[in-house]
Amino acid sequence: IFIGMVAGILIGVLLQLIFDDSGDLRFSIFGYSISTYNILVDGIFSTLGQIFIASLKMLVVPLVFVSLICGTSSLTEPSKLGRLGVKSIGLYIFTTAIAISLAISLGLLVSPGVGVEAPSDAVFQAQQAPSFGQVILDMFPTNPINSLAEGKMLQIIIFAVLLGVAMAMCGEAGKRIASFFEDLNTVIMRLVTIIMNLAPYGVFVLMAKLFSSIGVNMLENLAKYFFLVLAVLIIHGLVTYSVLLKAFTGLNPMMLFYKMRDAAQFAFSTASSSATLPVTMETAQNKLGVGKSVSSFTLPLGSTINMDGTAIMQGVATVFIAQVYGVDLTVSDYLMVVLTATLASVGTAGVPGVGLIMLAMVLQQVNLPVEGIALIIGVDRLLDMTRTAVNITGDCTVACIIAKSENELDATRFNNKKAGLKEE
Ligand code: DAS
Repeated sequence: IFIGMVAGILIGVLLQLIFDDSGDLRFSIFGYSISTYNILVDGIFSTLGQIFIASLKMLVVPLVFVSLICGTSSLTEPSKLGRLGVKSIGLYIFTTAIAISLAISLGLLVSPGVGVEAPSDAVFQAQQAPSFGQVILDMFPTNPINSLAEGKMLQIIIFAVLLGVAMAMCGEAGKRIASFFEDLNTVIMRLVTIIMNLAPYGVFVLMAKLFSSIGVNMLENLAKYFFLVLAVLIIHGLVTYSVLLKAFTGLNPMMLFYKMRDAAQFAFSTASSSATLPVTMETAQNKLGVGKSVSSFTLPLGSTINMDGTAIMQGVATVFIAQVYGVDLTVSDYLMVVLTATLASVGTAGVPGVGLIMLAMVLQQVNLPVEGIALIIGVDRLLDMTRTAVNITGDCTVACIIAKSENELDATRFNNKKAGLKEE
């Protein structure tokens, strides 16, 4: 994907050098000034770029609907729903809300998207976003099929959670449907992988189109965006989790990070919380001393619904895209972003690149152009790897806090540097 981005930028800049603003060659060849610019850029690159963005948007509804049903239908067996479920979901949403608020406030402080002219083809007119109160009312679908058809994500999320809960309460009948959705989820995850395999080509055409029409100083803004996301991920990963762990358990956060290093490296290299789950579970149980009953419940749940790193990218990206397109978001818009990104991270299964697909949903919710994803997709891979490591660190932090509250944390094992390194 990175190579696709660099090649796209180079081609885009080259096109700027060859063609003038009216799309004609800056020099004539044998008296001909062929303006193939429009055919090449507005024709081929733009069309292919829109196809790639459309394929990302295509996945949002099925991905959220199915992965949420799978998450809630497995979660809410009566034996599990109790204290653990409430504590886990409460803490997961709490840490994600902190993450996205941190991201938006630092995003507004640094303003990475200010100072660059908007891409020429989209001087974007934001429609008036609904008030926050109206949004809460709109969250409840009157016709769920219509919600699915129109991609009304908050209604889809509410409907999926209610359906999942109902399924879990229907015994065998519920289990049969749940297993259907588990299989459907597997197929949709495969579809996500297929689409993400197209990413290098999609990024190439998007970058070529983008950099043939905007100034190269966009690279400076892109760098500001990239390093800002990285900084917020590091702050949240090291500071927020340290404060929460210390406050709720009194344990030494440095020991947590020391023991998380293998799982974090695995998450970084795979960019997939789901693929890292076995390593995360082994780390929590054997190295951090989290009791099995807690870790086997909170970690699979966390790998699906707790994605602080992803919410951080979505917060900064929303601020960045709004600034580049010159859209002034109001406070209630940002509240919407916090709500949507928190819910979006709930509905995001842990596979590479899925946070970007959910970003499309967040942008739609605040009437921002989804095409803005083209601005950041080129640098997303490295950020995806980093935020996946933050995602699983958040899962383990919450697992330790809950285990402590349930007296299921073996503090001796947690403090023993050698614990879990070899079978005692
Ligand atoms: N790669 C996702 C994960 O596995 C996160 C993301 O795409 O943002 O956690």
